[in-house]
Amino acid sequence: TTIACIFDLDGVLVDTAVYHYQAWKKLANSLGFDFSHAQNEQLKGVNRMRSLDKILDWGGIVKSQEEKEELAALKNTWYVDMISRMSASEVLPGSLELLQDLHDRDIKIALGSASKNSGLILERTNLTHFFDAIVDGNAVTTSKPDPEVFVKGAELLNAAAEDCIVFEDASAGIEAAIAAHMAVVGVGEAANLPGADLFIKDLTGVTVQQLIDLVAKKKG
Ligand code: G16
Ligand code: MG
Repeated sequence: TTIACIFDLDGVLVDTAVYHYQAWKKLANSLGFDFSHAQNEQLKGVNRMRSLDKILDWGGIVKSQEEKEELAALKNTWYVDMISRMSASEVLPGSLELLQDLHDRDIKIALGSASKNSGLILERTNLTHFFDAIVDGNAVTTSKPDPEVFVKGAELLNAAAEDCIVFEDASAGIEAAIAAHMAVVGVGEAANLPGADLFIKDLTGVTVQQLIDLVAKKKG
């Protein structure tokens, strides 16, 4: 069995949610309301403009399209400031080992992220060289749960959907992988990841054989 792997970025390979949280909180506070960790959870895998829409909604604030573009840009300057200081030590447990193992076995690897900042994050954390294809927020027109980001990843890897395994930490991403007809590994709390084929806390101890078996079993 040939497999191909598509990794989400935030929450799977690195934890940038903490930086998104700080930047969104600063923006919300500047508009006169607060922003909680629970709310931040709901923004995982959701693209920048859709995240802003939700936040303004929670704050009960209406803004014009032009103002929204400015607010999103402002949040992004704060966020980019923080991720510019990231280092390889922020790669989540097990990620490096799994990427290396896949790479050593010539298994194709793609990124499937909603972030428009994935290039900078991968560079700061020394992960860029593992990827045969990068599909991120700059390359798609729709946001997860739409399957576009994963479908494009498979295309660029020349892989059939049924041979692909997606690694996701957000329910919108799990939905997107299912809609793309791919196997999906839920990373994090199982309760937040309905529909995944396999649940893991993090990438520690995941074996390539386990992934090959998962795809084979799914194919039946
Ligand atoms: C990530 C985060 C989301 C964030 C999105 C867009 O997605 O999980 O919270 O809103 O990227 O990020 P940016 O503002 O950098 O374009 P993923 O798909 O990597 O989990
Ligand atoms: Mg994610």
